[in-house]
Amino acid sequence: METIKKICEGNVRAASRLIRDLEDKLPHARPRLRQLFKHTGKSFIIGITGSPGAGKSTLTDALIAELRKLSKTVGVLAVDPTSPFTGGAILGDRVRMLRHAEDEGVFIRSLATRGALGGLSQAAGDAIHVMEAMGKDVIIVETVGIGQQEIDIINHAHSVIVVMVPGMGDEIQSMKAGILEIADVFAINKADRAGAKQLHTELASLLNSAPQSAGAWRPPIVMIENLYEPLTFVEQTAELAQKVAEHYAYLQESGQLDKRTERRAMMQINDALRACIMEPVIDNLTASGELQYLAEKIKNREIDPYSVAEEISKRFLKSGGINDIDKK
Ligand SMILES: Nc1nc2c(ncn2[C@@H]2O[C@H](COP(=O)(O)OP(=O)(O)O)[C@@H](O)[C@H]2O)c(=O)[nH]1
Ligand SMILES: [Mg+2]
Repeated sequence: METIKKICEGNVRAASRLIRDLEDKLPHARPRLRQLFKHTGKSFIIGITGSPGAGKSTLTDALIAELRKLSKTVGVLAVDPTSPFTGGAILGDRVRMLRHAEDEGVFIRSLATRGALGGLSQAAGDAIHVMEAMGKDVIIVETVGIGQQEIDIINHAHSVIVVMVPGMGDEIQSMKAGILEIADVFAINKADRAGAKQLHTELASLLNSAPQSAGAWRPPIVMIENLYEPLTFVEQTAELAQKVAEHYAYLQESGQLDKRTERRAMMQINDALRACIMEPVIDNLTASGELQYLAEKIKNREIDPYSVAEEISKRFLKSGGINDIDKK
């Protein structure tokens, strides 16, 4: 098919349109993704996460520059579910990466956040697939924060960079569980600020105290001082790129790459099931007004949500299955 061919040739318009149509849930979009899937799976996917304003987009921009020096083609996906204004933060992201906008080897897209019901992870996964099919060597996914939804998104990545900033509430105590599990490389950004050394020390001792099996990857900590000191900034972001490359080599040599790819496949099944079971059911109940009706009854304690879920699942999942949902 024409669209598929174009995307596989790296056509920007065709790829952008499909990403948008997927987000808008246009009926022709998902079948196309199905056809594209066999052309995916060759890209190295880097996740970059951290608080709003930590400097993720700025570092992404620097990473793009490093990758372009090696003639790698790059896709960037910016996902920001916390942005209060449609496209607000996202516009900022694209401005931050503007110097690459004219570069044919770089494709930058951002995701609005229309999909409810955890659909963001799927929307991200879909957009990544399109970029993989375009043949991008490296795909960088930028996402805010470390909530469950972001962890789902970041699970699409092979390597995860966690960006922290001294004095921004990124102190170790507030990081809690989760972050150590997902981080492969730490970047302490704006490290010329007070508290950077302390943050480094605390983080290093936390990493040292974590149980570690022999030969396992130990997340390095890269200090990146100041964007406005170009010489050191470039040197330090080059080091960041180097650490990520080392992690990739480790993944390949240790067989962990396979495990991560499997983890990603699990996520994809999860996302896809949600899209083909949960969404049509909810849409159906919403359209018929039943959802509202049931919510009312639950509110009045006339029925309980557990029985409701059971009854609905029996109704929709009986033999004949989910294909019948649309007809109901
Ligand atoms: N002072 C200083 N500001 C920086 C540095 N790196 C990024 N910024 C600024 O911090 C703000 C947020 O950066 P951005 O990359 O958009 O953060 P994101 O929200 O994590 O993507 C921007 O105004 C950047 O110019 C740095 O090293 N030093
Ligand atoms: Mg950003």
